[in-house]
Amino acid sequence: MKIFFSILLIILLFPIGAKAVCDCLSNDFDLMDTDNDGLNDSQELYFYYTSRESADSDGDGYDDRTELINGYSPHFTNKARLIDYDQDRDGLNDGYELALKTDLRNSDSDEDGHSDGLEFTNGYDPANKEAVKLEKRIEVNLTAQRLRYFLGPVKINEFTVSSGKAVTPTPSGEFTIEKKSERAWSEMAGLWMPWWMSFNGVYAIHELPEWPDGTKEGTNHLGVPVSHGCIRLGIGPAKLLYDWTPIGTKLIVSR
Ligand SMILES: [Ca+2]
Ligand SMILES: [Ca+2]
Ligand SMILES: [Ca+2]
Ligand SMILES: [Ca+2]
Repeated sequence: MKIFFSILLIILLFPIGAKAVCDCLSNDFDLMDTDNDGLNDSQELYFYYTSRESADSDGDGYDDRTELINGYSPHFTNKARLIDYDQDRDGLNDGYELALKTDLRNSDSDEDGHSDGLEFTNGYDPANKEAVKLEKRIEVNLTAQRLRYFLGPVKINEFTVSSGKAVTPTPSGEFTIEKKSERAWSEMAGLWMPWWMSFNGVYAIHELPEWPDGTKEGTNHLGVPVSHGCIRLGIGPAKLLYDWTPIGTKLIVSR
């Protein structure tokens, strides 16, 4: 009887004891930064897979944190960018994995049977076991004359634009892509707008415009605000973005 109660006691207490030890360890690791490189031991052990004892894991003269902030891999010495490596060969590069908070060394981070790369390629969050779609978003900075677009936290690409000139400025704010046309005609300006996607009623993102005689606006206008309020993109980027963007995509225009 005594032995029975002893075993019962061990069974009851052990999971609690084990959990207490784990919590305590992880809390300590969260607080500790053994090599003093600005990344705590827990991040180094379980997220970045860097050395918690050496600030410069790959010995290339740059500390882990500096490399990560600047988009370089702390695992390889040859000035390798994070987006050029895919340590677990799951089709998702290390840069995207860190942005998505997936596991650099596990090809199926959320263990739902679909690889991180496959999920991301199809627009799903590879860090979420549920079939959750990542949000598509376009951001335009009028001061910088740059357009960037994102899938969830990952920046897919960025391009130079030409937005509205001072007398016909592009409105700033939060909008959605309302309509799309491969080639739209502007009555107001008397020109064609290839790869046209409208927002806020009369405005649109489109390729450098074309006049009825076939003349196309020069690429020298990119980077300079010269339009009637639309956001103009170069040949190539305009179609790329058009093909990527579904109607309803969020557009954030800022100054
Ligand atoms: Ca550290
Ligand atoms: Ca380094
Ligand atoms: Ca992975
Ligand atoms: Ca998965």
